[in-house]
Amino acid sequence: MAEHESLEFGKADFVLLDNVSLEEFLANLKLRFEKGRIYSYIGEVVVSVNPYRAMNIYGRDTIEQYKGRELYERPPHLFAIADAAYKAMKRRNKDTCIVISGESGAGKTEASKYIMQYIAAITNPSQRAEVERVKNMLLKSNCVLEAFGNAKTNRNDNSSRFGKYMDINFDFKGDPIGGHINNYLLEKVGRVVHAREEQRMQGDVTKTSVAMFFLADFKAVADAMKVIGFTTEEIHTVYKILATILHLGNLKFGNDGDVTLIENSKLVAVLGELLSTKEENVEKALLYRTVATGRDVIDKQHTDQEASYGRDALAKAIYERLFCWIVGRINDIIEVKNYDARIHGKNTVIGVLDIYGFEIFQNNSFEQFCINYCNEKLQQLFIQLVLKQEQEEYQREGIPWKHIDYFNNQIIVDLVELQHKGIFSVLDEACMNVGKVTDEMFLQALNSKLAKHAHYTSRKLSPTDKSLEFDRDFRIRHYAGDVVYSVLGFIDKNKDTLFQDFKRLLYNSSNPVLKAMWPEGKLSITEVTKRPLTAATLFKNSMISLVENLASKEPYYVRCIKPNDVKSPLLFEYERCKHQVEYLGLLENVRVRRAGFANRQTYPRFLQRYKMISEFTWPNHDLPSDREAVKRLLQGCGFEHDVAYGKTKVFIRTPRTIFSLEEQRAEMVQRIVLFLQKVWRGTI
Ligand code: AD9
Ligand code: MG
Repeated sequence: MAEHESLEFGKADFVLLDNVSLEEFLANLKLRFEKGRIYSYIGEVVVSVNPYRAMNIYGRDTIEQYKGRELYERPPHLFAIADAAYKAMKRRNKDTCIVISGESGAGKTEASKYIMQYIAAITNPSQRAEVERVKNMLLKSNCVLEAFGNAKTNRNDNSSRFGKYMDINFDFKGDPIGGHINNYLLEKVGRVVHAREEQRMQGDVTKTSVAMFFLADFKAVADAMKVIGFTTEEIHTVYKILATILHLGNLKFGNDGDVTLIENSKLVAVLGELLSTKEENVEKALLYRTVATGRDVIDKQHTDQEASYGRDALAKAIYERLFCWIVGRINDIIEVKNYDARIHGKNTVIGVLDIYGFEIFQNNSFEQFCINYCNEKLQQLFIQLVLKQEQEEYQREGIPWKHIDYFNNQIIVDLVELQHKGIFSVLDEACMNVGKVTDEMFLQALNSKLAKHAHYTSRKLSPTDKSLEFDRDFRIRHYAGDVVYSVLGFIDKNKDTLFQDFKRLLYNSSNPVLKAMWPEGKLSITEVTKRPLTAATLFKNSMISLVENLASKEPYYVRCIKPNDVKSPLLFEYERCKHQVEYLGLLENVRVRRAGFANRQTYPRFLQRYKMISEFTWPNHDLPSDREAVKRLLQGCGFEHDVAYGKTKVFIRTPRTIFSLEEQRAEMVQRIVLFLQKVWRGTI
């Protein structure tokens, strides 16, 4: 239970609610939000409500208040969870991770930055130069990645369009010595040129991040890149690539009879220069495709439609490659170097996961499908771990466990990822077919495979359903709500194919940085036979390994809630918040935490806090163990019926007992203080 907060701010830990109901939960959440208390706990889970205003709670003085403290000693804060993860890592040598979840705009990225800042602030007390350098780079890398990987959407002005998992490595002293970033599927729609057209279709991503770079921002980004250690040549190449993407967007194709033409051909020369390659090579790659037919290799001319498709695919591919290359470069720079585990012991890790939140747009496509599947996976992990951890703790401590029912979203995870039957498998199968398979044919295949699935429907299967407006629509009942997806573009986006000619064009650039980004361009047309993995398979595999990685660490959770859709610091939209509390499973979380026991503490900790309330334990006890002393104390207070004694911890069932202990403690502390004052004044 968090100290130093009076009840006028509501209950700092939802476990302490008098009744666990949705109404009470929300009333408490609302009260706290209105009182400027944006953080609360459910046991060790932080619940955060986006304040949409600058809060004066992240400064140096606040950091000092949380450093080294136990979770319940201070009002709820991200810093407390960061400190808990840090302590577990340092004291118990555990790899830990902090998983931040919540829908788009709920405050995940901001939370991840505060956590990183906190860790940076509390480490390296001896100011070792190398550690300072690493810390600086870890913080700066964030700025670069955001510049390239975030964009304005109508849900969030600074929406993460990629998922990020960052490991921070620590040495035996508990100081950061390096890190590693894994990035997940960059959502490219709306961030490369031609975004305007796609936006009309997509209607939601309102500003491209590429276009944003001609704003003044780029200077700051370039400076950060320099500090991290990018060379001038590399930064110039980044400029050139961004310019290429913009110019590609202006390129128009037409035809003269059978011949496909580039209408504004002057741009081709510019592209040639930017890509450090010959103008005619650029033109050829844009207009022709080399195909191998038997032993012959021929140049096949694109139609203007194919050429436009190729151009857009090229712009997106260049952008994605650039982003991955930047992540790769940052990883080269920040990786742990020269650490000898034989001398210094294991180097431990804290991972911070900040991924794109659950999204429902007006038009949802393959990207939203992947993003929402990712959120299903994380929810599944939360369910498993929260339950698992509780169960394990009770087992470890030798206390019987009572099962609590959850909505288990495994059924939706399976719907997407199951081999042969899942949506990704059906999609991959459609993409493997030789001959032209359309998005509509893929939808038909889904309909026939999933007609009876409780979480899937489509316009064909539910013709009278008004939310399914078009023949191309299908709907998934996600754990966080219903989402209608348009099947248009699924096949293309899944194949994610870029004509081989472009890869060769870029590989043959005389700019070594650019060349290095396209190693597969080395292959000649006759060597290219292997079908690359589809976007869906790559994404699924990366999600599975992410979840495995997180599950192998000791997890800490931050559950973010978005209070309204208008970015207001004042509005607590009841229905919106209720929906999030429901789908995040927060009430079940409270129930699990309480079903068993609302509070648990190790015996020495418990004594340290409450020993003054019993004559058997104050100032010291002479019982054979702390466990016996705690027993004696609780018997004396009449709480025997409400507690269980584990091997190392005492478990307290109802919050009232804790309240009562706290009250008695406060009273005793006051009496002791008065007594001491009298002693000092000499009146005793
Ligand atoms: V998305 O899934 O990447 O679209 P996030 O990451 O959950 O989303 P983000 O952290 O970017 O949301 O927060 C959105 C905006 O809310 C920020 O740009 C801030 O303007 C605002 N915000 C979020 N958290 C805080 C905070 N702790 N203090 C002040 C905040 N403002
Ligand atoms: Mg974000």
